[in-house]
Amino acid sequence: MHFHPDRGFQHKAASEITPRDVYERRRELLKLIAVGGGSMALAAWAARDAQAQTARPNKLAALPATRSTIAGGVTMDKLTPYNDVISYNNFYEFGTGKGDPVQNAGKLKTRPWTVAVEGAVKKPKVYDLDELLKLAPMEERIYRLRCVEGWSMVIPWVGYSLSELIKRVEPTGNAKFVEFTTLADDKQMPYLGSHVLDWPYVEGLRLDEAMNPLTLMAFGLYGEVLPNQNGAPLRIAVPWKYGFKSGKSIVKIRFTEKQPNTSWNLAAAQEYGFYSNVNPKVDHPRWSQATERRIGEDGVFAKKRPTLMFNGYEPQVGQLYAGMNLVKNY
Ligand SMILES: Nc1nc2c(c(=O)[nH]1)N[C@H]1C(S)=C(S)[C@@H](COP(=O)(O)O)O[C@H]1N2
Ligand SMILES: [Mo]
Repeated sequence: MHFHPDRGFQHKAASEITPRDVYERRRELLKLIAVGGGSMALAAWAARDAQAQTARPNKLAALPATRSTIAGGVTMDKLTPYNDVISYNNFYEFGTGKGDPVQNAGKLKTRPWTVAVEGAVKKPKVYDLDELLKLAPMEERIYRLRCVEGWSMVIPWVGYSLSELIKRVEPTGNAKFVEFTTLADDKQMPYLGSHVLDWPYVEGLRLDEAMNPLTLMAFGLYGEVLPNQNGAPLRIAVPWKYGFKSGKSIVKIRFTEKQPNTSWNLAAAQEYGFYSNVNPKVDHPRWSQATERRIGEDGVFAKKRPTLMFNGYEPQVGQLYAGMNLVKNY
């Protein structure tokens, strides 16, 4: 059990959220999970937690049964306060300021929602969100998130390994890469006209990266349904890569033979490579990647925490890149 007795799972910024807000969001998650009748572990946990809310309105109960114990899924780092996680975001479809997504994503309609899984697979299928929610047991995974801009967070996600979905669609021998397309709806996303990027936002992984158990399909964070600004109703979380590799509000997952063209790579190839593994020794052309600023923790002097190779997940993913030149394949 890796539940920390002091930190627990309480909202660090509880003072800034009313008990009622928290309780409502808990109920929302519970309802969401209850629809399919699947994911009983999470449903039971959410139910118990919703109950706990009435007794201890600001606190979340511990999650012993669903806490992931896979190596790398647990970090000793302190969780980033909930309020920072949900109000300091990159989601350019809703604006390029860190505070824009929380302001503008509120009305994003996350239901009904489907994800088309297609391409080089034996069983292509358009999945409904309800089906995805019960596809595999939900786990809580505490991951570091390192943005290419030089800041980081520690976020307790709720979800399951993307490999669970990949196994079910049975990739063919031609499947070498996986392409993720995120929602692009100009009626709901006010900044699609901004041309910062070519929309929709597209990201990609090599198939073996996508199959690695660390690669998560996240549906929640801090035990709650994903806030829209964090990529509701589902996003990818690839903790050993810079944050932009983790697409939000995913609508399509496509298996391909050729390496996908990804949005940031198309926008500035010298700055944002296809791999974009966190690497303190490979600097961004315009700044060092040796250190990072932990949001909610460090003061204005910023970047003093050393950045770790593969964001600290080298034991889990280092072998994926054996023999590869990581300077060339940045
Ligand atoms: N669709 C979409 N996904 C996206 C982005 C984006 O602008 N649009 N930004 C990325 C970047 S740069 C980061 S650092 C993470 C931020 O995730 P968070 O806001 O949940 O911390 O989302 C990534 N996924
Ligand atoms: Mo980022």
